[in-house]
Amino acid sequence: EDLQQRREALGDVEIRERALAAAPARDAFAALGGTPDGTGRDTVLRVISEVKRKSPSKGALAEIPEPAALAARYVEGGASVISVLTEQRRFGGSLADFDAVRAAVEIPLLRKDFTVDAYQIWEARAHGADLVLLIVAALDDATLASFLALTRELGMEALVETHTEEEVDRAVAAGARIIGVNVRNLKTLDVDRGNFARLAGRIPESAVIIAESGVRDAADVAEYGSHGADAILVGEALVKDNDPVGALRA
Ligand code: IGP
Repeated sequence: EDLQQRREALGDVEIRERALAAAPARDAFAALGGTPDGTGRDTVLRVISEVKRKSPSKGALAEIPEPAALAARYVEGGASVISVLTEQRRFGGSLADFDAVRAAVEIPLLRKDFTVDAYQIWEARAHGADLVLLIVAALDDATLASFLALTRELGMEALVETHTEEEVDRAVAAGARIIGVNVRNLKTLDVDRGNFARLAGRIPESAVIIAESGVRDAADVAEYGSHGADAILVGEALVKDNDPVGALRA
């Protein structure tokens, strides 16, 4: 549908040319506190702030007339990385939103979409992305490995998203270095924060562990932090608040 149209407008050759001509990707792994072998890590809990207009679970969240202005406030508030949803149908996002944010801030950006085709990885890089989302549940092992390899060939990293123990083990086996535990079940949309601690315990120290979804306030932040999160990924609570990120401080 969407992807098909973009590909007709800009073919595989052109998107690759643009990706290779883009300014080099920023080091999102380091920005999230990662170190080569996991030693020498600090105890700072970092924030990935998300530009999110709507969601299947909550409907409309915020208008966000100027994604660039929101992103600038995220940076002021101390975000380490910004996630921009580019999925149109369910989340109301677009690559135009991504471009606006890219032009406004210097910190690493996550192009947040359901990656099912290598084209999207080239496209992310062409738009200046530093991180892409790879959802383990949506990819078989061979595809996950090849997408991860392409992502790194292009100088980017991947946020490899999991929701079950088996998916965590698959992410680790694939060599993921940034592993997200999404406490929202993408099928039922139920949020179970307790899931995080159970799954995080299976992730090696060398990986950066991201707690995704369901952060409402400083207490939730502290809970994820106490269970081993290196960073949290927050959408709804931030787009709805007029002090994004400051709202999450205790
Ligand atoms: C943010 P929340 O509950 O703070 O708005 O959640 C983020 O975790 C969520 O948007 C998300 C997501 C995804 C969206 C996590 N994984 C995959 C789309 C696709």
